[in-house]
Amino acid sequence: MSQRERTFAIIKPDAVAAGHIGEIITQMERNGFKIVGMRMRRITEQEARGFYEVHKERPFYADLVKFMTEGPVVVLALERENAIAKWREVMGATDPKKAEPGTIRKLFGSSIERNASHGSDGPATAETELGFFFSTADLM
Ligand code: 3AN
Repeated sequence: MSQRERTFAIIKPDAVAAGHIGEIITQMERNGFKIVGMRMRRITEQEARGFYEVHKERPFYADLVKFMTEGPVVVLALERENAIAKWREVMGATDPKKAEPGTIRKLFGSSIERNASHGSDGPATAETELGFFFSTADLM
């Protein structure tokens, strides 16, 4: 039996501005995720640069930092069995055009950059990203 696991998610500025917070949280709960941490906030430029450091040599890095800081986001800690892979499945492919029907990015994303949501890509990343936005005392 696979163990319960935690992952880190962001409802990105495009989805918050478009009024999709509720629908995305509904999808999380319908898919069996327990919300163990949640906060609405703005990400500073310094935080966005640090968060996306792995992409700093990529041509889209500056635009990505600008996008992620353009308005408030919702950061969440999610828990279920196999949470990391499952949340990536529910979000769909990075590029909304390639995402499966019914996925968050297909429903709410408008481009490969403005793709509505984020999810950690592995256990080490999940731990780092959760620690980036939550302290242990914040998580249920
Ligand atoms: P994912 O979020 O699916 O794990 P990553 O880690 O490759 O995808 O990319 C992180 C973020 O960078 C994406 N969510 C997206 O907003 C942005 N991004 C990725 N690839 C591109 C690209 N080719 N052009 C513009 N933005 C991109």
